[in-house]
Amino acid sequence: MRMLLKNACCFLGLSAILLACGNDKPARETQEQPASPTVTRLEGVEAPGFNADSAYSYIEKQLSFGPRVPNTREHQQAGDYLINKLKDFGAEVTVQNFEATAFDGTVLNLRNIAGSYNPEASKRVLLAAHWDTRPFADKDPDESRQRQPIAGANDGGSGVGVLLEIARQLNQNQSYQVGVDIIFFDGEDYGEPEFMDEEQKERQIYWCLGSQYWATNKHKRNYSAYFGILLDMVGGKDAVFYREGYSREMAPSVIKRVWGWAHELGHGRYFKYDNSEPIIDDHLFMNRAGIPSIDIIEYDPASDFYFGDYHHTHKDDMSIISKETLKAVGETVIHSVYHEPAPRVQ
Ligand code: AHN
Ligand code: ZN
Repeated sequence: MRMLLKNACCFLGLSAILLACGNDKPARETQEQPASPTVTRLEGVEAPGFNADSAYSYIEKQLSFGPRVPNTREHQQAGDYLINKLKDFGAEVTVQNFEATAFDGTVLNLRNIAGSYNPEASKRVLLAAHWDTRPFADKDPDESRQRQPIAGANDGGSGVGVLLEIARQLNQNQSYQVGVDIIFFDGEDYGEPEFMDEEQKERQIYWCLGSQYWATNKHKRNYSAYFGILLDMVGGKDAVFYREGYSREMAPSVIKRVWGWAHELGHGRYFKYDNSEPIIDDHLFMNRAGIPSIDIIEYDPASDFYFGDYHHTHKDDMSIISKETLKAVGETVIHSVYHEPAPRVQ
């Protein structure tokens, strides 16, 4: 209550279900916020506020290294930054170094980066995003630039930015009742380019190299989680998230819970109850690893582009990132974690 009074900007909903407080003290737009005094209460559970300025600054920081393409110095440096950031935010960090062969035979040096909170807890929630970026802008309208790597603000940067902000909040407010693992998967976006001949493409999946590796070599022995949430392209202005095919098939109850929190929090305009087809993404391999997992991914079956028009083009830079979208996703995921009850005692 102390915090609520301090923020004289609280709004008490008619049904007294939702107490939403205003933002942290305004600071420079792109600055990470020091402490977050905001809190949201929903159905008797208090969860820390999600600071979209902070998440935004983590996306900018990732882009400052350059494209995070495997086997480059920029990729190496960005990975080191993520490891340090998770450590700063009090996580127990595990790094998986491994090699994977790309569609063209290139051997990629990859790293999956995992940060664990409450590492001893048996009941766990897994939050994930890919941190690498696409080596080519193969859908860019300018053919002469299709072989150049993209900045990946939304595709790569946004999921990581939201999860870093959640890591910061987990460290500050330890009232959650489960263990939480944040995993940044590498090598998601190294799939065959559009400009490659169809006949040359193989049946093997060359997307999601990091999660494919992780599914058979977990970061911890006998690791499992109660459920998983993957974030992919969660920062686009006016993004829409449909109930994606594999998520519906393999984790219907997780969709139900997460979409439920989104709607209770007032983010229904982002989280649609309509269905979309299955999309190959890291959550497929999280599911194959036995963890019921969903993908929160911008994908609009009603649009000409399906993914946004920026997807795998040079348009995917900070100019398409919306703090409102980041906030809608971040708040929804935070509530999904803080509302998850402790395991029942035997
Ligand atoms: C495919 O296009 C096969 N999967 C989309 C997954 C993806 C790419 N997410 C980000 N970039
Ligand atoms: Zn991509």
